[in-house]
Amino acid sequence: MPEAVTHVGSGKVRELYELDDDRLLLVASDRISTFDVVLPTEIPDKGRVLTGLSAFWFARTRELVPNHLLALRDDGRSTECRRLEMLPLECVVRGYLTGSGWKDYRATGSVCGHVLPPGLEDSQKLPEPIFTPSTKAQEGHDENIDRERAAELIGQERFDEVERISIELYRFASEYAAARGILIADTKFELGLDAEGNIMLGDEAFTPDSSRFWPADEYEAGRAQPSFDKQFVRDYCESLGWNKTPPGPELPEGVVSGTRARYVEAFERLTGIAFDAYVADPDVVLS
Ligand code: Q0N
Repeated sequence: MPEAVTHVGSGKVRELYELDDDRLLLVASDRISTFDVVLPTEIPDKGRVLTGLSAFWFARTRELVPNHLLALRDDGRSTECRRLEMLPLECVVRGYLTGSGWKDYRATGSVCGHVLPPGLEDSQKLPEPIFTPSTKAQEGHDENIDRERAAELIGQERFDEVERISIELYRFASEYAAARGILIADTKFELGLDAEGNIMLGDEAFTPDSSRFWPADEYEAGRAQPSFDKQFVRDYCESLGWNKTPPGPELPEGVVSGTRARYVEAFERLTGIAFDAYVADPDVVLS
């Protein structure tokens, strides 16, 4: 019999349950979204890959900032977490100019109040990583906000600390990943406060769902980059001429197996651990 747990929230591909007053259970499904639509076909083990990767990064960044991870469950897709009071903003760090950052730069020359040098190209590496917070939209896309607005939301002192922590985390993970052939173009995390008011990293960290992973050997500024994990899915959806509104298409077996292999490859390259070893004992990513 499963434990009786209260469902406290759901994202597009993850669910959050209450374990007790102090602890939540974060469960990653095998669902995949593309162009913001969750597809009817699952990618086997995707939830395990993302849970394992996130736990790997939590274990390696706890000296930079403590985090909500308490334990991994044997299923490899569930994380017992400390319950935090989440800050009302998404912490985004960009090392490369892409997505809404590239859009805002082309329109204004700035991203979230960071004035950038002129003449930058699509996907170009930025001189320094920049902190570009956004608000948590209830529906639809998060909205980029400037530093003044972010400081209004959480206070100037906390903003400065959140920016420093976010940039440090991105520098650590992006250097680590680049040495293993994966560029982390940008990333989003959620910070929260524990009962004593200490800042902690929550949610997931440096997974392909919360970050843009690009294959380093194919990187070339001046054009859009292929996605490390979702490119087969995107190419297939584009080939159908699907209008990118729900419902999304079913994926054929070849796209599913190719995509699963890319997730497992990302896990193994970044962690240096065989995915089978993770499935046998999830705690292998924690040491
Ligand atoms: C929390 N979200 C937003 C999973 C992701 N440790 C925590 N303590 C309190 N609240 C949260 C966490 C975490 N993680 C985070 N919502 C609540 C993202 N969720 C949405 C649902 O799926």
